[in-house]
Amino acid sequence: MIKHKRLNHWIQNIEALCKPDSVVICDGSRLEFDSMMDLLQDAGVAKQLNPSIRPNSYLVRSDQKDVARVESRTFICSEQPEDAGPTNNWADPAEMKSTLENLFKGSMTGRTMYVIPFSMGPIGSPIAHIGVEITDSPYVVASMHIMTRVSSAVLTELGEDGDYVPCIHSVGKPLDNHSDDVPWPCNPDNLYVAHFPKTREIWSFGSGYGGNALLGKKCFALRIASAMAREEGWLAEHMLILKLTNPQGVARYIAGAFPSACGKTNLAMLVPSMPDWKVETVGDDICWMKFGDDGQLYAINPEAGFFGVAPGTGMETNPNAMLSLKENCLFTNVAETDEGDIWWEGMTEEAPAHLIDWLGQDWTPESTEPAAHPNARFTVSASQCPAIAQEWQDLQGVPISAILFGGRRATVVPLVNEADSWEQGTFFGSIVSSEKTAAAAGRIGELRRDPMAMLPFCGYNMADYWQHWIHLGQQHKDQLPKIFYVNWFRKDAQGRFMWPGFGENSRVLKWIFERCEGTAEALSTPIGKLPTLDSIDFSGLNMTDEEIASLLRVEIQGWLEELPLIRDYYQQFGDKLPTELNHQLNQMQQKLEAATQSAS
Ligand code: SAT
Ligand code: MN
Repeated sequence: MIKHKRLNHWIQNIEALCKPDSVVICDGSRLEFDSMMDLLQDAGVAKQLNPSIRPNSYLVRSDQKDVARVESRTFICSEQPEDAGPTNNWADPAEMKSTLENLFKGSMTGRTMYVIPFSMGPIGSPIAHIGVEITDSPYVVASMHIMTRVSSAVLTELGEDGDYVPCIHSVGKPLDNHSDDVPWPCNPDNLYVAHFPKTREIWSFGSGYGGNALLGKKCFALRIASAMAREEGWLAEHMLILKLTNPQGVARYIAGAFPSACGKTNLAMLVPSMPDWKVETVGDDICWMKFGDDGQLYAINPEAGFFGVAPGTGMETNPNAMLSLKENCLFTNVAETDEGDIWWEGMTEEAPAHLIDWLGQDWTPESTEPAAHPNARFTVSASQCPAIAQEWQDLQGVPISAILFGGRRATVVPLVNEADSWEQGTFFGSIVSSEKTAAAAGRIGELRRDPMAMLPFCGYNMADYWQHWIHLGQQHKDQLPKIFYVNWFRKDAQGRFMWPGFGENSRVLKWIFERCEGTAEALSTPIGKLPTLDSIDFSGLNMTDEEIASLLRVEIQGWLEELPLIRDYYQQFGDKLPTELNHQLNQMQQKLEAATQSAS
């Protein structure tokens, strides 16, 4: 029984629109999960893995045309195009509503409509928010069980008039006759992932995969939440959260934004090479931060699980992720071994002699295509991670000492630098970029900017989002986290990585920690504060002084060449660009020019 009038009304309206055969209100129980997996096995889309190897785990193969988020079909339906800004696809909200209502009309015929009440964040946390997803996909129900907190306690928390974000999803394949069904129904030719920031609604049609369908994740926790955060004075960010403990037992919490393929999950679960330092995981993808009564910024991980890219994950690169995957997992589009277990590229050095690939075909190491889809995923509860921090579900969140921004830069950007101010840190976040083309030292490759790693995830104009960051900094001057720009991906003239990365990144985390404590040294430079050569512990890495110096050098010429590219990039935001960012840019240019003059 749902006591919430508005919610009841909405469920009835969607039922009348979509015309499902039946409606189920989900309770998040184990029984419910098992019944979803039974349905998926009966449909021939899920297969239970060998329980003596991987208990209570399943392999799912999606349709070949439904394998990833589709940014070209993702829309921000704000009142005006400039509210969505140049980096989003805008659509008129009324027009989009009418398109969607037509598509959803009768779209669940022959199917069950599931109503999933879920909490993003621990139920009862002042930083958490509630959503309700309506879906016709049992795969979405099972995945939401792992990725969010689904339970009737969410309905209790909502009470009779609590706020929730309505999320409507259909795979877009109505059935006149059950025998017509396919293992993975979808409708890729009519795909829409539409966000309505003003009314805080999400409508998604035609895909059953990942971020298109699990609407709590990127759609709610980033796009809609970023718009909510702007109105309410908080931050919804595409960031990991980690706990770093020094040998004396002092802990600090660090959040970090990195574009995809920069090792974010690996950093969140890092095994430090620094003796007696400890890294524990609070979150690997999304971070919601609100200012506490004491003025400090507190963060929660709004998710309850990891939806990680499987290929490239192995005991060498991320043992904590691998150890999380022992049981109770959903795997999507990975390969299957002859023993009834799973495999993907990078899981072991040598591939098994025979596999069934993600398409269900025989595969051998001679095959030219990968066995697992490059965007194959594991879905697992965060509580199974051996490195999970004990406070990861604390209602008040964890106090953030430092925020990291990083991209994948072969050139110019040093291993680490600390912003002189929150404003300069916001500037660093706004220019985060990765080289698209193979760049050699001394030449900047073609850059793909991914500001704050939010490019596809910001629910409003990116320039207004930067302005929001700047405003928060001005309002909360006293106890702001320090901001750092890191780059694990510098290359030398021969194109070799200059920094070993992975567990060795703990050396940089240690410097950051000590900067927060006020015990590590730094030099003031035109691009912020850089570590002195001996303030980072490089012992045992077999690096020459010259190599260390080039990782920590201010590339004056490189930066001077990059600043006009930043100016060009900023152009598209017109008047909305915060003056503070232009000011940061000009100031950096003046300092760099002064440095060339004093050097010559
Ligand atoms: O599919 S998700 O959006 O959840 C993950 C990703 O693409 O980053
Ligand atoms: Mn992500």
